[in-house]
Amino acid sequence: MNATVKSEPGTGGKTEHPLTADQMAAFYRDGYVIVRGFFTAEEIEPLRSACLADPSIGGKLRAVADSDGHAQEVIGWTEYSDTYLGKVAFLDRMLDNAEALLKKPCYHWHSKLSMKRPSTLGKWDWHQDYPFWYDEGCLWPDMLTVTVAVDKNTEANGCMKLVRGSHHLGRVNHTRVGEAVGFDPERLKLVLEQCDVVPMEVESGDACFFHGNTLHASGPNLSGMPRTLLHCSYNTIVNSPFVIEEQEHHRYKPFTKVADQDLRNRAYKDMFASHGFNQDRRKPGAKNSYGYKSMTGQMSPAKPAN
Ligand SMILES: O=C(O)CCC(=O)C(=O)O
Repeated sequence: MNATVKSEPGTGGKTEHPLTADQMAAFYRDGYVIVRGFFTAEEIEPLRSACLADPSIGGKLRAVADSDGHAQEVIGWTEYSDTYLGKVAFLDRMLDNAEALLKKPCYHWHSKLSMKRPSTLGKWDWHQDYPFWYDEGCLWPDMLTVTVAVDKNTEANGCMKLVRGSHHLGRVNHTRVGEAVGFDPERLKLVLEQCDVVPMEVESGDACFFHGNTLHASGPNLSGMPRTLLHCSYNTIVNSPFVIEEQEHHRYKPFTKVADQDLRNRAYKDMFASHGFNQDRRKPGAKNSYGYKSMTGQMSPAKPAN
């Protein structure tokens, strides 16, 4: 059975899960919108179980330092494969809604699993995504991320936090923040006097669409439970990076969207065992292209909250 649906990028409109007009209005107003039950339990549970069974993703998970030097683990990819992870970013529901929000044909920019082990201090410092992508050669801030909760996310296990309306700031300059990079702490203080911080407390399968200029962060995992998020980011095709060096993987290439039903039909070869992840060949201590320092096997334990 050919489980994929042949479609031209940008045709859109075929998803079983289109955002409502109210959800789209919330995205434009607040810079994000949370969509409950975007993936059913049946669709997300195989990924949740696979991450629980193999929390190092076949030993390929990598760590970067946060501002306090604590390790925060992540694994990224760009390409399609016929595995669960290789297909999920190409689903109609992801691309059609990205196109509806950005009002232009879109393509997959990259995806990540961002994993917090139980009782660890690693966090993501306040940042926007677009400043990194601007440096990679994207002219326009017409980019967004669909974050899908693999585990239930709460403040205790280090859920993401978003600053409501912060995309209206436009792109900001990041700066060195301790051992990491992020939003200037002096400006952050002023922004937080004017805007609300919203914890993204969500159930497994809920999603959050957020704009590339929306400020976000996440805290340490002080709970006894893991916290995994799937981040799938999208760019408009006309915004494919003009920078040549090290950007081949980010350049637009024709692709085929994947039918929404593929997850519930389990129309994938495996979860991620045969998937091609982006390889980080940097030595521990070296900075990656975003300015984060690579680390290995040095998780910072936290005392679990009661
Ligand atoms: O997973 C998280 O908590 C946030 C990750 C993040 O902000 C990023 O990868 O840019």
